[in-house]
Amino acid sequence: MSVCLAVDIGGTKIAAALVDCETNHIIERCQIATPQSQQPAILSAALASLLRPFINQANFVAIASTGIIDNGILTALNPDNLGGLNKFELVDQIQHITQLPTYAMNDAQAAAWYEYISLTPNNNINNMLFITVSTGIGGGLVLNQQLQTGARGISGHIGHTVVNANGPMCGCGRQGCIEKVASGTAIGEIGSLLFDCLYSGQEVYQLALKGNSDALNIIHSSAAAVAELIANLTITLDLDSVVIGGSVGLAPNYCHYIQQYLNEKPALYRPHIILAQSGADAGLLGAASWFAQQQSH
Ligand code: BMX
Ligand code: ZN
Repeated sequence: MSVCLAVDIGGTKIAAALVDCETNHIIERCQIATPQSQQPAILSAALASLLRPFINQANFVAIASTGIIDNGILTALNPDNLGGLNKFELVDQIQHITQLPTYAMNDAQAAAWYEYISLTPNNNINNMLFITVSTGIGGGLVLNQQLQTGARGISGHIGHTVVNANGPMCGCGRQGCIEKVASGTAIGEIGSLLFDCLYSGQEVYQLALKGNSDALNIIHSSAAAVAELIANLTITLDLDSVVIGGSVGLAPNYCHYIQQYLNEKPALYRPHIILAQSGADAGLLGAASWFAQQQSH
């Protein structure tokens, strides 16, 4: 039996799991909060203590990480999300810790792959986009049934397309990115400004669910922006399906709001909208199955 030590590095948490590559099932799982420090050494130390207990049971390591992964090197496109890591030697560091063959890809690309392989037996999907609305907004594209990782690892970074050219400055250096106006972090920031008190995205969402109309407007603006993005990408790439995930994407009613905004558009702009099936484990399972498959080729 081949066992993968899968690692998912996000802006808020880092998860590790042993995955049985034949069945794609998680054998054991553990997670910690992502260190908020800007120091690469602190991230390395956190990864070492998280991974050590699993090393002896694994044959290889597959990482899904927030940020751009180019040849095993991690760079935060939006440094606000991951302690400003620039050219962090992710694969080398983890290989050093585990002494196992190690591979890495972007977290949303990994999740896209897992959602895709979970769906394809039942659906005729050619061109699919996975969107995660969470700490940031990430994406993964499957075109002609092939996952697009990009020559420089950038493919799918839809969070940094512009929805409002006069909008606020995003951490990536571009003004008005959708991530800055519609992600969980943005929902918290907009709510904090409006209510003049520090709120997380989750707290603003809870207020909306309790019927606070200002909070509900913030959630609606986010869903409307995501619907515009979906329409733009559908007419650009001929998408047939869009899978919505992430903590905001999977929150009550959010996907329904996206669908409502899309329903106002002509049919060509409306792909099939699907809720992500694998929840918080899509990154772990996607990286495990993507690299298990790459190894066998
Ligand atoms: C950001 C970017 C993407 C990532 C997306 C979702 C960084 C550090 N990350 O757009 O690479 O896929 O956030 O990340 O620049 P998550 O942490 O919200 O899952
Ligand atoms: Zn940006």
